[in-house]
Amino acid sequence: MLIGIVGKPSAGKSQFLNAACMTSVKTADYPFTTIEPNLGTAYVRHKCLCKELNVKDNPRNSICINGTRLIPISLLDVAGLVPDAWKGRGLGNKFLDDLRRADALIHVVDASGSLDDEGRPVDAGSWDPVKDIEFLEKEITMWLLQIIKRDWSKLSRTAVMCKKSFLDILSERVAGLGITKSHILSACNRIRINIDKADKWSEEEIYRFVDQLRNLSKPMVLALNKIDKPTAKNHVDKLIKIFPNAIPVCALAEYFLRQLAEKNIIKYIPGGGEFNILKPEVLSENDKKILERIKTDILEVYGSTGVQQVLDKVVFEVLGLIAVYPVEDVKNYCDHNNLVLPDVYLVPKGTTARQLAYMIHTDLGDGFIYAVDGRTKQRLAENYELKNGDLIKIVSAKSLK
Ligand SMILES: Nc1nc2c(ncn2[C@@H]2O[C@H](COP(=O)(O)OP(=O)(O)OP(=O)(O)O)[C@@H](O)[C@H]2O)c(=O)[nH]1
Ligand SMILES: [Mg+2]
Repeated sequence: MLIGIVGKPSAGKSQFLNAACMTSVKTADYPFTTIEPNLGTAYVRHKCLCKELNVKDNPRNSICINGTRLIPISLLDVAGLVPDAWKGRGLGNKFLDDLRRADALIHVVDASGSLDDEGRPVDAGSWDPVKDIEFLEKEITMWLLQIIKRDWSKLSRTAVMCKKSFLDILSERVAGLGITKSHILSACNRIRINIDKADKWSEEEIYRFVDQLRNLSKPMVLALNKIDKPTAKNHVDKLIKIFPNAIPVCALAEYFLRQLAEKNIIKYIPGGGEFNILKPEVLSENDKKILERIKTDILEVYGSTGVQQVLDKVVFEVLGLIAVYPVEDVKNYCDHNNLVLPDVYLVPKGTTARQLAYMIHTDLGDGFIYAVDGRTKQRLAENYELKNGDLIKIVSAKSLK
């Protein structure tokens, strides 16, 4: 699972990565601080089954804190995007190429409206962040369009001449961009266009098709960053009306809170709406002032710093993934090493029991006989569609031991 962090220069992408992953990537208030992409590990939250089953778990591929399972995902912070990046402006296509493997995107927006479209400072509040959102989507669509159109007529001619389906030919061509056959079919459905007549599509139809492909293969969540700045509130209120799924964020505050929490100076759970000071004696006067501001200007106004909410939203709402817990022993909920609830898998809605078996190990999938519901102990067929929070045993002719 790879999520790309995108946005114009100085919007706070690297700060978001640092807050989400506790990395220490360089951040600065001049454009193009980041050139090479930075990778980090963040966590999404899922209600662990340990409380419900009343067991002490031994997580292996994830972490459990007081009944909340933290599941790792990868975040990629890339260079800033400026208008016409797809033509090579700024750092141009290099950064777009870094995003090829991304399953979804987080668009970090400067919601305080204090930077122009190239990340240069302007009068506080004077820049309309709506423009950033429109331009970024267009840039990514244009980048995809450029790649896809390069061979378009050749591909469609080959399809006609070789009597091969255009769908097959195109999906092979775009596999490296993280675009699947089902993305292509859904894009055609959405704009009611026939893939078999692709050789006759107009320029405008191709653009609309690619724009849908972007939307489906790189779905995006808006992180309205820098809500600690006084000019942000008006912009945020307006943006939320236009983009109801956008989330107000303060990456800087989240980073500050997590750093103090790591040192046990405060008690703070990422995503939470409050913190408690545990060691006031080690806090400087300035730290105390910052904490007070975070409390009054961010947590009490917006409910949280928003960083964790963005991550959970990308994974569980936008990508629509569910979390399932495979075990080998449904009596003790453990694997063959007696580890209780060792793993949790993030899988797309609609994943079947057999597909899960393949995700765990090819042998388990090949030898699949049936699955067992760990709660009811009932047998489940190979085409059983997994539900969020399922506890599953796979019975296979090929054992993994
Ligand atoms: N007030 C405030 N400043 C922030 C916040 N997030 C980031 N910044 C500041 O904004 C500036 C740019 O942050 P970066 O994280 O370097 O921005 P970027 O988007 O990675 O920029 P490039 O790598 O140049 O594209 C830095 O001075 C950060 O400290 C925030 O939530 N609030
Ligand atoms: Mg950066």
